[in-house]
Order: sequence, then C-alpha cells, then structure tokens
Amino acid sequence: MKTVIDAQAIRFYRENGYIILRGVIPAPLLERLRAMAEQAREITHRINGPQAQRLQPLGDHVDMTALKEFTALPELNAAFRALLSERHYISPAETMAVFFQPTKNTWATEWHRDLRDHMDADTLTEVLEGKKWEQFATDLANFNQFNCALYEDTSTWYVPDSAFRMTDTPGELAVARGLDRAAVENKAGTRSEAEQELLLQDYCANMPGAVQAHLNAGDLLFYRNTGWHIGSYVPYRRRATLHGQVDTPEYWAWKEAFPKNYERIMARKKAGKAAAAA
Ligand SMILES: O=C(O)CCC(=O)C(=O)O
Repeated sequence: MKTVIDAQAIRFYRENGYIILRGVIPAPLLERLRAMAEQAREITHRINGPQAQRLQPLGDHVDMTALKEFTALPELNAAFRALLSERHYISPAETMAVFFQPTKNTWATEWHRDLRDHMDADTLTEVLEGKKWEQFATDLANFNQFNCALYEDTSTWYVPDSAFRMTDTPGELAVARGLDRAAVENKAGTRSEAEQELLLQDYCANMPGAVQAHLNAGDLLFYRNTGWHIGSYVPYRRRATLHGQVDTPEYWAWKEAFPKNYERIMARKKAGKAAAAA
C-alpha cells in the first residue's frame, strides 16, 4: 500500500470522515478480482437488468477466494485498525458488493446520508432503539465503509464538513433536494444523455464543500456513510468497484438484527394504518 497511515492520516480521517488509501491491491490479486467482478457483472445484469448498480451479497453468487484474499490483506487491515480501533475488522467478504456502471442510461443516486435518508423520521427513531441519531451517526465505531476501485473510478462525491455534524445546512438541503429520484434517473426521458450528464455534474459539484474522489485502479476510498455522499454514473466510464464495511462486533450485531427489526416496524405501521382506515 502506498499511503502511509501516520498521525496526520489518522487526524485527517477523524476530522473529514474520509481518506483515500492509494495502491492497496497488488497486481496479481487485482487481475483475479477483476475476473470475479466480470462474473458478478454478468450475473447482476441477468438478475437486475442493464442499469444494475451492484451485485450484493457477493457470497450468494461468486467464488470468494480472491475477495477473501483482499479482506485479509495485512496492510489494509492494519490501516483500518489504526484509523479506527483495534476492535474494528472488515466485515465478511460474503456480504460485500461490486458496484458497476449502467450500460444504457446516465443516472445518479440522490445526495444522501445513509440510514437517515432511507426512512421517515419516526421509523428512524424506532430502529435506533433508544439511541440518539446524532451520537450514533457520529460515533467512530459505526458507519465506516469503503469503495475500492478495480478500474479507475470518479463516481463518488463526499462532503467532509458533514461527516461529524448531522444537522444539515440550508445550502446542503437546497442542493440535495433540488433534484428528486425521477430527475436523477431521468425517468421521463426528457433529457438527452449529454443533458443528463451535465445536469448531474452540476448537482454533484454544487453541493457546498463537496469533493469528488478520484480513484485509480487499486485505490480505496474509506468514508463515513452518515456524511453526505452520492454516486453518479455514466455508461461510458467502466466501473467495477468493491464495496464493503469496517465494523466493531457491536455495530455488526446491530446491523445483523436490523432487517428483521425494520420489517417488524413496517408491518406494525401497515397494520396500524389499515386499522385506522377500517
Ligand atoms: O456509487 C457510489 O459510490 C455510492 C453509492 C451509494 O451511496 C448508494 O448506493 O447509496
């Protein structure tokens, strides 16, 4: 790995919520990971269609040998432990994803903070089980993830200033809510591909303080996913980027329980609504 994890690098991550680690994958492993990713690409296109953004969990679909070598890379593991704590480890390779570019149409996710922007405020309060969002979301123990590029990748943008502050500024909200899902996906098809690409360039770049991650093959973006971030994709830019998490045992346990908890909460809400309507 080319990046040295010294006191300055640790401070940078803990102040900005992201860091780029250069050259984490040796060439022979890069080749094998690319081969695995191409299998995953074929599978996700078959299952999810040509616009598919990812295949996850990889363990259900492809051979894990190369990915397990990646998650065992000693320097990478030492880097994560130095940036976070001795109790952090890369989550099992089987749970990881590969991100891909769309093959037909330019699109982006919306600017978002993970978890908070995937549900309404009441549901968020319930899934937190008594934890305070601000504290849970800014706790260094939780919400650390990475994108590791197998080909060069400039899809991800991040707002460092938002990483340890969960209250949004008016400027952030104005940009983030400036386009909705239909617009970022050009669902009505009213814009040409070039118009859509330029619109999304502005949508990304206009976010106050946003930085675009420029990853070369083998570089890794490590970031706190409760900070504002976005992925923006064009069909002509080939993408195969590994995506995974670095967790503590406690945070992993909370995430493991999350789908069932969320399902239960949603089922109760649905039943409540049906009863109120009856
Ligand atoms: O594509 C990326 O780099 C980010 C993707 C993302 O944030 C998402 O899928 O929610």
